[in-house]
Amino acid sequence: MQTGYLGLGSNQGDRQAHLQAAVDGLASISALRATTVSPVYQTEAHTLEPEETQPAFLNAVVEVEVDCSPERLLDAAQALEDQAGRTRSSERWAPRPLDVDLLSVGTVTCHIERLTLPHPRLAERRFVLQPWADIAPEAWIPAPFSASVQALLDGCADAAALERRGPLLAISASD
Ligand code: A4P
Ligand code: MG
Repeated sequence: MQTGYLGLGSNQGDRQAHLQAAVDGLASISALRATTVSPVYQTEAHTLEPEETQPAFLNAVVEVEVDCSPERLLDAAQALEDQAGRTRSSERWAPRPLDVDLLSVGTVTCHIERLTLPHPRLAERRFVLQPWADIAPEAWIPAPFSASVQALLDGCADAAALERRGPLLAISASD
């Protein structure tokens, strides 16, 4: 059993409902259990080009106990994205009803084509680090970061706007 952290994001459709559906969907996956969910933040979209604008995201982080391989966890995360009606365009960072990123899984480091762990862009993103620090400031992120979530947040230069939003996401009982 390992502790993992998932980053949830939505900037299309009913964003709060997409995040809640993702948390609900986790409860139906036998090899994992959601244990804690962060507050929800509305966050300015990070875009690939500075002149590009996109609707604001809602972001949150979920702590899970995982009893499967990280690749199976990625399969589950992508199934949740598909259930939210996400179409996989070739365009990176396109607006999406739901994005589920694997931020870290225990102390696993992984560099295969479809999965990099820890998530390579996590230290540049206050929309990841702030909700993560709300629930697990002392969580240790392995190399190349080798730092706690709180230490990465303290050193994060991301100035994009971010504000806490209610309502909170609810964890339902596992099936
Ligand atoms: N992949 C590799 N490692 C991972 C991982 N640790 N977790 C692969 C999840 N997926 C991982 O992802 C593309 C491929 O990355 C997947 O097929 C998987 O095998 P994707 O979700 O299909 O495409 P994407 O999300 O457009 O690309 P990318 O580069 O993963 O983008 P990010 O890093 O997910 O960023 N601004 C705000 N405010 N809030 C956001 O949540 N999100 C993004 C997307 C951009 N701007 C944002 C936000
Ligand atoms: Mg993604």
